[in-house]
Amino acid sequence: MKFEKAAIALVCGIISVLFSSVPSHAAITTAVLTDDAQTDSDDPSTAQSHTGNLNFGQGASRDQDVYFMFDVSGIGANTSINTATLTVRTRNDVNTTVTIEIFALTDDSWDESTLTHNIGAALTTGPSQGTASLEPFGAGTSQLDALDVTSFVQNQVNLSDLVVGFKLTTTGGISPGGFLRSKEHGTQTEHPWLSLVIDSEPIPEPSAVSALALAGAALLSRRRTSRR
Ligand SMILES: [Ca+2]
Ligand SMILES: [Ca+2]
Repeated sequence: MKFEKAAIALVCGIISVLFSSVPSHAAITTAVLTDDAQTDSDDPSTAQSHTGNLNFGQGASRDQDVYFMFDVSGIGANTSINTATLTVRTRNDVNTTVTIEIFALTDDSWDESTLTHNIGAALTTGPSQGTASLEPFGAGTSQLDALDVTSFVQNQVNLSDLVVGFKLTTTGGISPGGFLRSKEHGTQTEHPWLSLVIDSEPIPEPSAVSALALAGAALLSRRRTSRR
C-alpha cells in the first residue's frame, strides 16, 4: 500500500511539474516583415522597385497592388492565436477618398525582388481581411488602420505554415490611389508602415501527459500483479 501511495504521489508530482513547466501566459510577438513590393499592370512582366514608396491604385485600365509577407516562426507551430492584428500605415496625397482592401495570400511562392504583376496575378488569394477608407488628409499626412487577421494567422499556423502573406488592392477606380513606405525606404519617421502583432500561447502537449499517466498506471498494475 505504501508503494502504491508513493507511486501515485510520484505520478501526480511529475504531471504537476510538467504542466507548470508549460508556459501558460500569452506572449505578444511582432512578426518579422521579410518582403514588401509593388506591382503595376502597365509594366506587367517587370519587377518594380521595392525599396522606395510602394504605390497602389486602380485606374480604368491600370492596376497597382502591394504585396507583403511576414515570418511568424517566432511563435512556433503548436500555438493558439488569441489575436493577430495587421496594422497598415498609408498615405493619400490625392484629393479623393480611396478604399483599400487587403486579402490573405495563401501562396507564398514570390519574393520582393522578382515579383511582377503577372506573377502576382497568378498567386492564389484567400479571404478578404477587410477594407479601410483612406482619407485625403493632404500631402505628408499618413493614417493607420488596424485589421483583425486572427483567423487567417491561426489557419496558417494550423498548417505549420509560418509564412503569412497579404495583398493590398484598391477599389474605386482611382489612380494613383496612395502609397506606403517600404521597409527599405530611407525615411522611416513614422515607422512601421506595416506590422503584424500576434497575441498567442502555446498549446500544452496532451500526449506527453497521457504517456506519463499511462506509465504510472502500468507501474501500479505491475505492483498489484506482483503481490497476487
Ligand atoms: Ca521591399
Ligand atoms: Ca503562408
